[in-house]
Amino acid sequence: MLWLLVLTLPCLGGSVPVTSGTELVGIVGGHDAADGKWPWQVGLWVFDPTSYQWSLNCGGSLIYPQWVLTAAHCIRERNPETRHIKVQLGQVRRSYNDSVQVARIIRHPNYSLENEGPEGGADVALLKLEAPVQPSNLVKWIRLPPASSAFPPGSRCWVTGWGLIAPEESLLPKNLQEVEVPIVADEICRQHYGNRITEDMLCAGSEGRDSCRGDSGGPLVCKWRGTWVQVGVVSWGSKCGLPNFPGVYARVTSFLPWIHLHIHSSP
Ligand code: 4AZ
Repeated sequence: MLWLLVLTLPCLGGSVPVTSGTELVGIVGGHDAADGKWPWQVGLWVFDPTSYQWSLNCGGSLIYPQWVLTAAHCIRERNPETRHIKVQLGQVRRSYNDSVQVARIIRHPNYSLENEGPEGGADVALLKLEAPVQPSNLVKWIRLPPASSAFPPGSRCWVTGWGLIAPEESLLPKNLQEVEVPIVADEICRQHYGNRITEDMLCAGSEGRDSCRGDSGGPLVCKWRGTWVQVGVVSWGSKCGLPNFPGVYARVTSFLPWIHLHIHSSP
């Protein structure tokens, strides 16, 4: 019975925008995404062997027909089991039932399982799906950015996910949320976070516009010469939507060689 409660609890949060005074609403600051608008967005259902429950606790993105990019910190177990993760594709609503099986889990070797967690960097992981997916109106992969691409501060990018919309109230949305977030200059981000911001991270967001707990692993996408590319992976931050503390993302261009190594050599 308990698992039923946990699976339904998120639905009770509803998807009504929550306003707390000024503009602090949404993924934080966002709104419901339309069907098929972010067709690469996936939801990670993870089984917790301790509580014996499945929950949609992270996002991810389809980057090739059989590969999902997510955050390493979404894979909590030291020796993760593929049967403890399922991937929801092509849906803006939470739905465990038609999620698909994972065949391999590859956490970045430099991710710090013991100490720093996401703040130690290399917060990326790849999931190989059991079978390639057929592209459709609702399911498509996202392009990775060219190694030479750069997104100047102020670039308007988007982040999506099923994470907290009002951190203080622990509200979870039923529907996928989207919010536009500006890229923040590394120097500005370091002024507030200090040297915790390393080369393989990038910052995006502004007061009241941010990703939050539960959005981790999901994509930060920007338009590059007319097409969407995935620039970041939701990783960490100081609370959500605070002034001066933007969301911190794994910088996808830093991991292109590692991604290609696995995708092109995987059995
Ligand atoms: C988290 O706890 C988390 N505001 C994710 C993103 C952000 C903060 C926290 C960014 O997973």
